[in-house]
Amino acid sequence: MAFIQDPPRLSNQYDDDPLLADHLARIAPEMAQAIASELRELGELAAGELYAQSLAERELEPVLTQWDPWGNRIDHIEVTPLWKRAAVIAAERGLVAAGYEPRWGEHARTHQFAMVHLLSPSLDFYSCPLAMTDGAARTLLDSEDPVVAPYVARLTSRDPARMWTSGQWMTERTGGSDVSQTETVARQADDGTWKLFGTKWFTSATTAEMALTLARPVGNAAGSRGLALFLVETRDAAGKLCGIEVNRLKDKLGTRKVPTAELTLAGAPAIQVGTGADGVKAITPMLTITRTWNSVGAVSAMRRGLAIARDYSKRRKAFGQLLADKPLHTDTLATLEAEYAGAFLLAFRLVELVGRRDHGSGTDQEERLLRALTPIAKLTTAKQAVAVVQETGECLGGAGYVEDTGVPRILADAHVLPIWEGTTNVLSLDTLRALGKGGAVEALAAEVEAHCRRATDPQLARPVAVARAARDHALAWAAAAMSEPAELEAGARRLALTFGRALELAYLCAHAQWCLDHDRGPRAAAAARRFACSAVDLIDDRAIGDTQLLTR
Ligand code: MFK
Repeated sequence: MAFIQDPPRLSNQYDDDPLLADHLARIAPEMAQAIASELRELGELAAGELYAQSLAERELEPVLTQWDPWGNRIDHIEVTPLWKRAAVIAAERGLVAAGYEPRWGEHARTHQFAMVHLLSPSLDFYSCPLAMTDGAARTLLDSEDPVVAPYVARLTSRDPARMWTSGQWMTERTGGSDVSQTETVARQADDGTWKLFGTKWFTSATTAEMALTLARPVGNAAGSRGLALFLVETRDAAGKLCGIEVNRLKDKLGTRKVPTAELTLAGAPAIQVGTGADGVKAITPMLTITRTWNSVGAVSAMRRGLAIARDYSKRRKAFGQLLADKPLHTDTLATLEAEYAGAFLLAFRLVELVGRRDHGSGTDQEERLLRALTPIAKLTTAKQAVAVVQETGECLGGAGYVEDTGVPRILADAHVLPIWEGTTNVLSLDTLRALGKGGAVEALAAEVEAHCRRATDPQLARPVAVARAARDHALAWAAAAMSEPAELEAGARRLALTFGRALELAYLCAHAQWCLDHDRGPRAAAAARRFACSAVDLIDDRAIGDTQLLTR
């Protein structure tokens, strides 16, 4: 009989990877114990029903119908069945709400993102509207505008019938990075109400019930200071879009289940939130939250790729042996596991800091750290995700290149992670912006040190030394480049990635020590040692001269 390859299968995604459980036990032992059965249930759902549905619906995509048969403009977007199911699961499981609930105090965000980590790779990027919904809730709360209370209640509800999602409409034809060029205009009527006029060029998850957006009130100054923050309710009570036309759904490389649209705002009624100016600053809480979701999404994508590649290695034979018994194959997998572990600890440290800030227990130093860690974690983990997911696909050979295995879609989707919510370069510049604030550099340096210090076992000595050396090189380079703005800007990506990788290694060392001390085995120490063999210090002191030689 002809040979038929046994396909890879997923096992319970909570039990499959000890890192999540170990991390929870380290930072919040009481919560870890209390939520273990919930997480195990979600791990089963993600590996079973939802994964199967996602594969079965592989070819389904959202459909925009602009006109009804009688000539009415309707702009209806029909999303996929899994997206409809995801909306119910997200509400009932509290994928946004859990971050705002008091039960776990400063660990509420860790609880929330542990669930997101397990579920999101099986939800066809429903994490996109959830990220923006979460970001909108935080932005509205931070605005302290009394008008927002009913909206926050909707966004953070656990009732599927009440929960709303929110969009984040910032990108215009003038630019997704340079938001200050926004052309949308806000006009105020005599009765004080506002209407928006303009074009939004990338609006993700356009099916949301509301959106936060930026517009320039007539008479306001140019630039980002003249922009104001607005809340748009997208539909009226009858479900008809209010002054909004959906021109087209984008034909994207990945995230194809996400209905990303080009919109015309043709007098969309809007509520002004906050002061009526400084809109970019007013929407920055959204950026912090969605960049946190992006970091966790990157880590979850790596986990999914690894789960498939690992399982496949136990089913696939080549040259007379299982791949799992082949030294080069397992060496490749080990390196990917170390990358994933570093990225996980960086993303979940960011989550921890967000939780402490939201709860009011964060220190001033942690506030500065959070500001710098947000772009660093986003840009570092996103690049790792693309690289790791590419390799995990390659672990399946040609099968990983064939669409109906579902594997290529993970890579296509991962490619969005370094782009949306700020490209790698824009976030590198944001890292400089953050480090320019007093005390931020010291907070980052101290963070690496505090975690290195915890690692006292001799087998962690080299990883600790590598993390410290990378940090010190980055600090010395930044101090020298400070007086040369062009040099500083040119090296911003290397600086941010070096901090990102040094932090990951320091977190790996501290986590490994805890695992050794608490009978959790030597796996994490192995990850730290393997990570220390990768490129951690990316600083290039001769970069400027070489750039000129290469591009002149
Ligand atoms: C897995 C799920 C993943 C999540 C899915 C989400 C899907 C969403 C799809 C999208 O919508 S993608 C579009 C997202 N767009 C962006 O991320 C915008 C990228 N561009 C930037 O981030 C630019 O850096 C920025 C627009 C913020 C630059 O704007 P400005 O106005 O030129 O910046 P400026 O003047 O330096 O800063 C204005 C104020 O904001 C300053 O405050 P101060 O006046 O008090 O100094 C800044 O310090 C502050 N600020 C800027 N960026 C900040 C910030 N504060 C905190 N955090 C930041 N990141």
